[in-house]
Amino acid sequence: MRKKISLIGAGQIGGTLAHLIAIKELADVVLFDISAGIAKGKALDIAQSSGVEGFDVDLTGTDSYEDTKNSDVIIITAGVPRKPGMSRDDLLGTNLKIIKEVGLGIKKTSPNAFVICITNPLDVIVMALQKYSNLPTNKVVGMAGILDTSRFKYFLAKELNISIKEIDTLVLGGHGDFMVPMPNRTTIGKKPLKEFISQKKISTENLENIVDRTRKGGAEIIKLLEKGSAFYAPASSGVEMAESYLKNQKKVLPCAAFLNGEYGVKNLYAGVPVVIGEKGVEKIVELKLDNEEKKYFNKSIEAVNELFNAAKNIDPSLK
Ligand code: A3D
Repeated sequence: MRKKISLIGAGQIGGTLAHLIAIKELADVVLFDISAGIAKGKALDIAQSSGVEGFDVDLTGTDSYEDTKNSDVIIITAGVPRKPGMSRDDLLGTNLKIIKEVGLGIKKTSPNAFVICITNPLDVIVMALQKYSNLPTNKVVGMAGILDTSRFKYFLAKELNISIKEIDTLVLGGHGDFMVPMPNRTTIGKKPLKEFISQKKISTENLENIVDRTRKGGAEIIKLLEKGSAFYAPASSGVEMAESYLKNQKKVLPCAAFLNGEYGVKNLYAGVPVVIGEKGVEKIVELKLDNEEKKYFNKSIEAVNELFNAAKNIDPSLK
């Protein structure tokens, strides 16, 4: 039997996810949205591309959680995106309410699913989602690090005029202005980035600009689009996580995962490398951070903690 992926939220990211999942024939897709017409319309439109693309999966649209029953994977994008000038944190009040509804909906219908949250502000929303749904922490995870890492890789590839496939790096911490790109852990064609700096192939100033552009990668796109936020790269990133789970690939991917003492953090979701396989988050990979990395990582954790406290003030049931 084919696997089943339900997409909660059939907006920009939801629609793109559905199309990618169908083209990769990863699973049958149920698009769920409070606006049933959008979910049904996108499902039908994408299904009608199967004659050209040649994929064999079913796509349906719905506004009933019953239709998402027994999903293997659920990817959540329900919520509002940022408008120009807004920070991710400005979305907290609205998206928290939406995520409560979603958490309670999936708790009843898909208690065994692997759940990937994309709704912002990411780390706090995924933490709230785990609490509302009461699903095990290894089965509830947030997408952000893969996207942030891919942005960092893209900017480095363009600067150094080299294939993006040659770049290995990662971005840690919360998905906010204090995220932590890791130049000291970056290799290009297996050589440390440091060598490229000493050979003057990239200046320290340009590297700093790239780090800054990565941190502000989402805002740059929002400004250009004027309406809505990034959706192609976020959808690709979500699909990579779903695929690693469904195919038991055990890839090491930077994701927002529940920390229970790892990296010196307890009871909080934040971006760290994890192994995703058939059991969900199978392992948290602990890197030994240097002093500078630790400083930035802790600053980022502080920001997530602060925002989670704000969430608890909005909904005391999260305490
Ligand atoms: P958008 O195109 O507005 O789609 C959101 C969809 O959610 C809409 O179709 C709404 O009708 C639907 N919705 C609203 N309330 C509910 C509900 N209660 N139940 C089900 N569906 C509902 O937004 P988008 O797809 O561009 O973005 C979705 C979310 O992802 C936003 O919160 C963004 O900020 C976030 N996002 C996160 C990243 C990360 O890297 C973490 C990147 C880009 C966007």
